[in-house]
Amino acid sequence: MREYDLLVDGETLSRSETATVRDPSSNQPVASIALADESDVASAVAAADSAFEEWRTVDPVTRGHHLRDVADELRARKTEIAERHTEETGRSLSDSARSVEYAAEYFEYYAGLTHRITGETVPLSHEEFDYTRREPLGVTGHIIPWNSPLLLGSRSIAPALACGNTVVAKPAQLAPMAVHELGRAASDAGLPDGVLNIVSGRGSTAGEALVTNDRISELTFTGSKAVGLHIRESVSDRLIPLNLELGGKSPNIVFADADQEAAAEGAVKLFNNAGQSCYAGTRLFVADGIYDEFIDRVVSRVEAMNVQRDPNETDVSALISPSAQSEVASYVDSAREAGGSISAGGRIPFEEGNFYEPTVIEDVPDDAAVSCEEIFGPVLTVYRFDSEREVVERANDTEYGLYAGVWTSDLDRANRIADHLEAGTVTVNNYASPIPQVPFPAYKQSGIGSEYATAALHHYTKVKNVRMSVDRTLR
Ligand code: TAP
Repeated sequence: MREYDLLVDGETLSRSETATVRDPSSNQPVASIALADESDVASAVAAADSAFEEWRTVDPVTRGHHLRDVADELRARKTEIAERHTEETGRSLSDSARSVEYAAEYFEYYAGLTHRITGETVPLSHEEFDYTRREPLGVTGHIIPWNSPLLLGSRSIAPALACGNTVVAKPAQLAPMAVHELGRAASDAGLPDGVLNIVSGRGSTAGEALVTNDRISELTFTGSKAVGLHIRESVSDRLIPLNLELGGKSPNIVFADADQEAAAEGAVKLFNNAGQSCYAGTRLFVADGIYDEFIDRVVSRVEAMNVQRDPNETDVSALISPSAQSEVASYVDSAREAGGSISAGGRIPFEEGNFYEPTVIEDVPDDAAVSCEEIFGPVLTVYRFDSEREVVERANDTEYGLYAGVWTSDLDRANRIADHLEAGTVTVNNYASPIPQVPFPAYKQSGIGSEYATAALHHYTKVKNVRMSVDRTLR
């Protein structure tokens, strides 16, 4: 069993209260994690607050060097961190190594932008000079989910630090190790004490303590809509910026003129990370004229997927917990009851671990639970459509609006559909994953705030306007 302590002000703090982290592939214990209580979180916020006084004054180029050093350290420890990531998420080592690389890329990307956090000058009368500057917010709180802990942690921690903020991060109890590894890597890379603090703990104690701490100047949360709404309520008496990323029910639309091979590959990307991904294309809409042929392509790919206990051998990894597994099983049962036909999968394949077969469901109504709710599992539901207007209406008929895919060889059509889809991102002929360089906005109930790209630099800073009288008369 590995042990992880809290990271507060550069010190590791062991705690008598601990939680056990289990490997989703076997449910065997792999680590013991210190649990922070309210006073630990208060200490971490206080440490971040004092570190902010210095960190905010570090010049942008030096801040960039620090972030680049963190990226280098993550890469130097790639194998070790990937092993921990695999043990806690059940994903393969190669997938985990990619996560470490993506995390390093976030730090590198924002390292390159520290000197681009600029203001503007505003032309006024001859007697006045007006300029704006972007200032850091202070201590930022980051509540991180378990589904891709290192990547999702890094995507908000890196820009927050780049802007001159300090960070208190609370990883999920189910998968806290990789975030702790990030904290260790950052300390060893020379990030000043107190700039990044890691307080693992329960959502109901450590999470609540972070959210309700009034020295927090910003809060970033990724997770369920229920907790996201609760957090918004909890901070409603304080005017602090919020980043809430709450999931999706994304449509993936295949027109008759699409490259069917590419679209079928795009459709089965849903099964990456066992469908535990907020932007996954969970609702597949297929044009009536190609429906049978296209579904055959998808089903044959899914049937070729092997589910095995070894995370490095399986094509579909384990779900994060036994309760996630039973939740997926009950969604599939509910689809059967709603008249759905299971074209592939639909079973728990074996007892050990939290695996569920990659599953394709046809003929479920648009208002069935599996069509409307985020399942967060390896379940693809498929629908037949006739016209552009019809498919856009049905694709938009969801409370979420995070991501969407369109497959067609007619770019006019792609633009028309993109224009009408209520989604923060529309991908065309490639269900591409989010990357640091492009924004990741959320529509409707998928969230608020701005992540990724330069939008994050705006989120993690506030504008100060300076307006001065000037005397331009030569003497
Ligand atoms: P949540 O309960 O929302 O957990 C996400 C994070 O919030 C965890 O770190 C959790 O801590 C923390 N948290 C829980 N209650 C909190 C509170 N009252 N105050 C502050 N922080 C709190 O998600 P989950 O239970 O892990 O997953 C449930 C569903 O959420 C999934 O099935 C899926 O639909 C959705 N989800 C979405 C995403 C994305 S990427 N949008 C990611 C994960 C989950 P703990 O360690 O105590 O859990």
